[in-house]
Amino acid sequence: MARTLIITGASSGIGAATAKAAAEAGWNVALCARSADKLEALAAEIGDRALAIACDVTHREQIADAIKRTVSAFGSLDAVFANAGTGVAKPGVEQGDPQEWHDMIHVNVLAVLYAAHAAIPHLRKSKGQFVITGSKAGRDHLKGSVYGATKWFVQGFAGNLAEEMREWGGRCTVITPGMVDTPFFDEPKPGKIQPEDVANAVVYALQQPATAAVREIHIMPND
Ligand code: NJP
Repeated sequence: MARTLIITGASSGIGAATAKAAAEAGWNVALCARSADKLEALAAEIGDRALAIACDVTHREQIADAIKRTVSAFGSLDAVFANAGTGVAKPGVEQGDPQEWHDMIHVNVLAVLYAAHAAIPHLRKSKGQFVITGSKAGRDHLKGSVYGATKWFVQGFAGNLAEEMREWGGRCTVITPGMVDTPFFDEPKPGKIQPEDVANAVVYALQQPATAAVREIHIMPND
């Protein structure tokens, strides 16, 4: 039976590329984001293996419901890609906007926890995997970056969750790219990492035998 992956932030960039790559590799994919129209278009492109579920990951009941719907549609949950994330328009601390920090922390930090909390009972049954999009910004110090600090949380949490999940044979992976050419930025970044490059890394982590827990994949642009 095909294994099933639920992806948050599947409507564009890294999440959309990973949906296509994972479906190509034989996974069923449940696609979550707020933009229902984009999810429907992507699901139509992928075909029967895909299920579009409009969902705001900052609403705990919506992500819990999306996970339930995924399990009912495909019969199991084998992996989660907690990838939805956002930045801020006003960088730095002194010039930063506390309301923007609040909203970003909700998506980048709390929503990852909500997804993990709702998914773990299912992943325990499948001895499954939880993959999170961290960042180079969560491994290095960047001047005044509150965004970077949310990814330091992700980096720390991924390791801690890996230790919790290994008790029952589960695995947790953090993917930490440098700059990726996605709609995260207003301008195209053609020389930087491509979303398909990150998708390849996620699929690699998901396809390893049970004896190999890929804890982190760090990818840098090569320009
Ligand atoms: O960006 P983008 P990426 N509920 O803007 C979704 C990290 N990263 O692919 O809801 C549900 O194309 C949003 O969907 P929608 C980054 O921090 C990036 O680059 O429809 N979904 C969209 O699908 C993030 O964690 C770079 O608007 C919500 C997706 O998130 C991840 O990569 C470098 C949501 C964002 O897609 C994917 O970002 C790096 C919500 N409340 C790490 N809010 C980079 N691009 O350079 C947002 O190291 N989304």
